Amino acid sequence: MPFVALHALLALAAPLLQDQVVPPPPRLPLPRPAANAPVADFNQNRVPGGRLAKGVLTLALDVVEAGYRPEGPDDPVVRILALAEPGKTPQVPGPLLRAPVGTTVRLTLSNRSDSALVFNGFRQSLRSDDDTLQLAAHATRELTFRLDAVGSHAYWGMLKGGTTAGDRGWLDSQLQGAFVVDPAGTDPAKATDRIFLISEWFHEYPDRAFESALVFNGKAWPHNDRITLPQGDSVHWRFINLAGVEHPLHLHGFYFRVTRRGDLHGDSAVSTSAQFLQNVQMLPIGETVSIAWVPTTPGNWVFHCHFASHVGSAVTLKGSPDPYTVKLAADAMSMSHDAHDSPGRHDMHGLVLGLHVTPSPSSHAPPAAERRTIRLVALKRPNSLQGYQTAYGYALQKGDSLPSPNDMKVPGPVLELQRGKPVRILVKNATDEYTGVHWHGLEIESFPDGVPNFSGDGAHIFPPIAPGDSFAAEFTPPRSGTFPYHSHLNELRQIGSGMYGAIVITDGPRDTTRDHVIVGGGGGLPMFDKFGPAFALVNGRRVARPIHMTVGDTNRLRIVSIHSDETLRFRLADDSTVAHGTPIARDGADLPVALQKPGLAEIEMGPGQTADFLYVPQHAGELKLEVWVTPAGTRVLQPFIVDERKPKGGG
Ligand SMILES: [Cu+2]
Repeated sequence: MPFVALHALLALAAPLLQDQVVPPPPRLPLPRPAANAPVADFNQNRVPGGRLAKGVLTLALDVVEAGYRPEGPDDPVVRILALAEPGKTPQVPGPLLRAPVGTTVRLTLSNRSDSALVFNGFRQSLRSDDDTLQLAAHATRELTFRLDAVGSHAYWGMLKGGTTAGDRGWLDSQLQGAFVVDPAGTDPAKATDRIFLISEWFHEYPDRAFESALVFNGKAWPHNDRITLPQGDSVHWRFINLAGVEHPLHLHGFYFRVTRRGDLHGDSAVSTSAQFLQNVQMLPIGETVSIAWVPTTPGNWVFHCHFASHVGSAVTLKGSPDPYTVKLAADAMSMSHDAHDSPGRHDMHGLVLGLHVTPSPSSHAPPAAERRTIRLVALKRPNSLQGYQTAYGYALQKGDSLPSPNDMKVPGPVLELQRGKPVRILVKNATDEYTGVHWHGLEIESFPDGVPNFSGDGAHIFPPIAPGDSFAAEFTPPRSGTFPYHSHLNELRQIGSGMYGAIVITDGPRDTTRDHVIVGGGGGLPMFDKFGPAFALVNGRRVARPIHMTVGDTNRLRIVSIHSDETLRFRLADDSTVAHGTPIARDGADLPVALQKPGLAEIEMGPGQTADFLYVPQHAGELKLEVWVTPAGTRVLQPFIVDERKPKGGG
């Protein structure tokens, strides 16, 4: 399945790729559509298909051979099976099926292709188990079913022989559509929510090569439509993941709440008391999620998958196909020189939505302010990750002279900010390539948000920071909490090699004897990992420097998950038992009191997520926070030493 087995494959290629120039990739043919095949249109999932009258939705869907161009008009066209209403251009994703609960659907499904297919999702009752529909080549089936469960659903077809939606490869990868059942009395044509279906066109070749395009509603960044949102207007979005990979979905600049969750058998509302503020949501394979948020600040913002490889050159058909190892190496090492060659563009592809929030009449720019200046320097140090990879990272500049690469830290220094106190973070790029820094989760203005060539508004756009240049990110942190900061350019290489750190925002002084920052991140590029599949570092090491705590003290653990391309698992335990802690914040925002319930101090977090726990050690001894990538993966350790309370006045 896409990406799942990749790291294992990549480990095999490691000796070839270590800091060497990779030869030009051999060209491999993409599966092309027949010359007379129609090229599919993109479906924004705004207009329901079929005809709804008197409680009956009549819909006909044809499966046809089609061309699919997930990127720009000059980029490759590939072959797919697509869905079309009879006589209309096929669509990716397929026509939206949307009607109020209680509607009867009369569906005519015609397979005009030469492939035998199996369809899922058209069930007699939406609450029932899988109810598959066999559709032989050139066969037509009529079916009638009732929409008896409100929520987000999906229908999908696959070549006969597949078993799950995530099993599909390239030919059947776009054979699907969103399926939304509204509350009774709702007019689906007037719905204001947006529906985003995630899919992946994925083609494997021998010799560890593949081609992939990962898309929201059929089309990849930067070729998809920008979404305009009026400042202050509530936004409701549904996501349906029919790709064969999970995604940590991240919203810049704002928090959202998850209002519904589910899978391909239906979803259910998340009670208001269980909702909390988030800026990242993991979306597993075959699951759905609805989010609600309010764009309160004008300007450009991105919503994207936080796995670097899902927004990098591995998921574009442009300049392809290449063996995967070469493509990832190009991202990961300085071999593609993408950022050098074309500084006018940013290098994101795939799962990115570009948002533009238009100002409300009462909107005003933040006033000029006296600002404290922090000097953050981006640096590179060769041969210092695992002994041979170039480490990328940051150091603080204290006096007049620039820090040297030897001052560089992985993770970067903790940026200690005060809530409500204006700050200027002067980022100096002392590396030989472009970069940009994102203050992940901070509700600040668009311009300093740090997405090169995108953050900002109108002509006032944040440029990538050229080698030797500086950028002043000016903002006033509105909320105290724990956040990551990280590069937002060539993320696989830059974040993966150490360009990440923690921001701690407080209301007053922070007692670092009881308030501890633990950053889980990458320690180099996975395919160069001599030690097996992808692994993490915790506070920059496989075994971090021990942190001391005292029996009976309430300690705050601020845990940051910021691996470039992996979900991390964290667990606080002694030799035999998982510790108990109290979760108090997620993604930098305090949890509602009702959710601050003591429980096991363990959590799984995708890139960009943070979690704060309170922990009170009951007896002296040793504990460790274990961090690992895959269930069987190597665990890296942050040790804790719990000391007896010293008698008052004693030595
Ligand atoms: Cu993703």
